[in-house]
Amino acid sequence: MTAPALTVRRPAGGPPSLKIVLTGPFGVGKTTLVGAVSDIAPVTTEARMSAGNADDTSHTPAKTTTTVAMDFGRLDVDGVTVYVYGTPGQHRFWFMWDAIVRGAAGSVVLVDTRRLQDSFRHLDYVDNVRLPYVVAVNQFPGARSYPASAIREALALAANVPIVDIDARDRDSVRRLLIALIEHVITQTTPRSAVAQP
Ligand SMILES: Nc1nc2c(ncn2[C@@H]2O[C@H](COP(=O)(O)OP(=O)(O)OP(=O)(O)O)[C@@H](O)[C@H]2O)c(=O)[nH]1
Ligand SMILES: [Mg+2]
Repeated sequence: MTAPALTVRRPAGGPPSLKIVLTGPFGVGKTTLVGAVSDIAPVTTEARMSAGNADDTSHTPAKTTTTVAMDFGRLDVDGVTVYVYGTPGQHRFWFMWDAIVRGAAGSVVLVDTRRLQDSFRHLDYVDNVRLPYVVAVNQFPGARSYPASAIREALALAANVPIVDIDARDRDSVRRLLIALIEHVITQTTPRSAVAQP
């Protein structure tokens, strides 16, 4: 499978920019992550949930709203403007994914170790659209912590997919994650012949 060429756009007169997509199951912390890392007030599309119109909330009992279209944030990483688009988690809004993913250079798939199986659909999706991605493990209180090798095996991840432990509420933690993704995207999209030999 060939990864798409890295797209670092430079709008007329502006800094180079990169679009990345954040995906993962309902309530895994996507909106929280975008809010933690964005240099601007994030654009959110939250709507109140009521009994009967939400996916399983047993892992996030305090959650009262859900993303119905997308999240959007922007940050600067070493002079590159990074645009982060979060997908909606609930099944009934998945039709948004194709629109959100267009033009993206890479993706973060966010997982919760208490329900790894809920992320399979998201991993399949980024594989199918051939986006380079990293897996971010959002550590919730009471959730067991596993070594990366166990996560890799459980999710059947290829050996080159980075796995990063994060706290979606912590700006520095999320910035480290996004830098790991950008490095991975560069590695995946740079022809070997273009890498300088020592
Ligand atoms: N302890 C802990 N709680 C978190 C973390 N990230 C998110 N939360 C909480 O988990 C809940 C879910 O967060 P959201 O950011 O709304 O999840 P989401 O993935 O955007 O949800 P949908 O858009 O509805 O799919 C919120 O109550 C957050 O406060 C984390 O890293 N640690
Ligand atoms: Mg959300």
